[in-house]
Amino acid sequence: MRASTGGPHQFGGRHASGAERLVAESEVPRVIQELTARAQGNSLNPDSIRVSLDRIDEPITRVPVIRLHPLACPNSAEGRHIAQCVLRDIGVPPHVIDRAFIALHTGLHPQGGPIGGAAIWDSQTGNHDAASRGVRVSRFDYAPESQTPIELTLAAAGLAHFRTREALALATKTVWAGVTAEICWSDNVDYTTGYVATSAHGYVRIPNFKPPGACGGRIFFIDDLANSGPLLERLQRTPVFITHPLFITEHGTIEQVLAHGQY
Ligand code: PML
Repeated sequence: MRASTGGPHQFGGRHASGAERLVAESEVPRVIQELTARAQGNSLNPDSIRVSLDRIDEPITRVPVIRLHPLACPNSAEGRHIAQCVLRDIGVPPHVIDRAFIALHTGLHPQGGPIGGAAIWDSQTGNHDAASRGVRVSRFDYAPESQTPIELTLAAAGLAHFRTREALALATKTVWAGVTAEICWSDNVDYTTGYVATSAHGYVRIPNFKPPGACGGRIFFIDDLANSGPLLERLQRTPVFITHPLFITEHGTIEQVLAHGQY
């Protein structure tokens, strides 16, 4: 599902919300209704909502959900410090990290504002195409038998929000596909929790991360921008079911995450 204001995305509409599901054929009517209701409930009041369906005939790859580290964070300055620690730990240079924060603040669209999808940046140089449409991670969901266990584990940790559940699934597919690191601020104005995800550290969840007035978005740092074709194919085309168990660290700090990583 993709929703926008001021017309459809491809005619310059402003991205309002989006979601992906991978479900049994019998679930399709219910899920279409659910996604349409979600789009209509968006505070931006979208005037264009697109729900598209693809039948998947190929086998579905199963990928274990990445570990979740819910850190405490009082404000966006501390959030930025946490994200910098993770990104530097995997070798993203400080000047690239600084540029990423500027771009997340103004929006990833070349004219400012949000793009529907993620921007792809070279992890060493920050080079990227100035594209008005980002890459949409598609064809993923929690495996049917893993949905309830993962929801219950999240709820027991006080993390029942659908944005957390969906972002964790997306980040799991993203790092599985070979993205070196993902950084995300929601493009929903009121949602200030964000995260950084890597295969080494898992999903580092950062409350109060997005500063007031920031636009938000997702940046995927990748190691070989010139040869990104297979990675983009995995992100967009390979169907993936994400499986439980979900491990959540309790009362962790960024120092512990850096020392122990995801496992
Ligand atoms: C989005 O709105 O798509 C991003 C959601 C980020 C979720 C962060 C979290 O709650 O863990």
